[in-house]
Amino acid sequence: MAAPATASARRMKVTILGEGRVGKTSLLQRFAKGTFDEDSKSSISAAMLDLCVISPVNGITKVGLKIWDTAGQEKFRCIAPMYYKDADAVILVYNVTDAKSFSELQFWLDEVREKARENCIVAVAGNQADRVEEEKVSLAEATEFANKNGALFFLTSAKEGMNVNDLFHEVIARKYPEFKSTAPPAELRNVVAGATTMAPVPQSAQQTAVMERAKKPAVEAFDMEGFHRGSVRLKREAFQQNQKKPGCC
Ligand SMILES: Nc1nc2c(ncn2[C@@H]2O[C@H](COP(=O)(O)OP(=O)(O)OP(=O)(O)O)[C@@H](O)[C@H]2O)c(=O)[nH]1
Ligand SMILES: [Mg+2]
Repeated sequence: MAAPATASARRMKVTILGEGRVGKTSLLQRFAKGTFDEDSKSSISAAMLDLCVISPVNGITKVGLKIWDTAGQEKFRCIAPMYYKDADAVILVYNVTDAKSFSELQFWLDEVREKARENCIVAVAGNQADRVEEEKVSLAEATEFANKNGALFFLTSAKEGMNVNDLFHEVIARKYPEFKSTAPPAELRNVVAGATTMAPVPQSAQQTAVMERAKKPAVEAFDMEGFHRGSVRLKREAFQQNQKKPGCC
């Protein structure tokens, strides 16, 4: 009998790909930390962030994310497959003011189709959407590309925070639809002798949990220290501490 889906069972590896300077690191920084750096330096190799993401809908369902931020410079392309070949999802980023960064998406998509898992979720992010006056890639051609390839599509601005949470949350929900469900997650149902009874937790307890969650940021257990120095592993203390808490991913 399959074990009930628990928070600790919900894990995803997500890899961010795209040309240099399109805003991959900035999108991750915005999502994880809620900040933006005008002087963001080019990434070297790749960096990984462990996050525990909480559902914005029910405030309880948690998903453990390992997000790989790859370097877009040409010289790092050959190592990129290492980071997406076993990914659950990839986010292909282009810069709306740079037509070449958009046309390069076909290269990244072909690579992913060839080397990643067959069921790898693909999302396209048209970043730097705050630079409306300089736009070189139309919304129509970008959505056509995404639709044709069965990909999610978001116009984002890491600078202004536009659609950044939605992008990551939709990617998660493609794998774990319960992430965006208002029903109580499996770990809050009564589990008796290996069988899951469908009785939800008492409403008051559930509401309390939601209210407590609402006071906290949507992302827990991140640590950006060393991130821009291209470190592959970041400190995990906060994440591990959270793991000790019951029900945390
Ligand atoms: N206006 C604007 N600038 C952005 C946005 N996102 C990133 N930038 C800027 O674009 C530049 C490159 O951003 P990064 O996040 O470092 O780009 P990257 O894709 O990680 O680049 P590589 O690591 O070289 O692959 C930086 O100067 C950022 O401040 C955005 O949404 N709007
Ligand atoms: Mg970068």
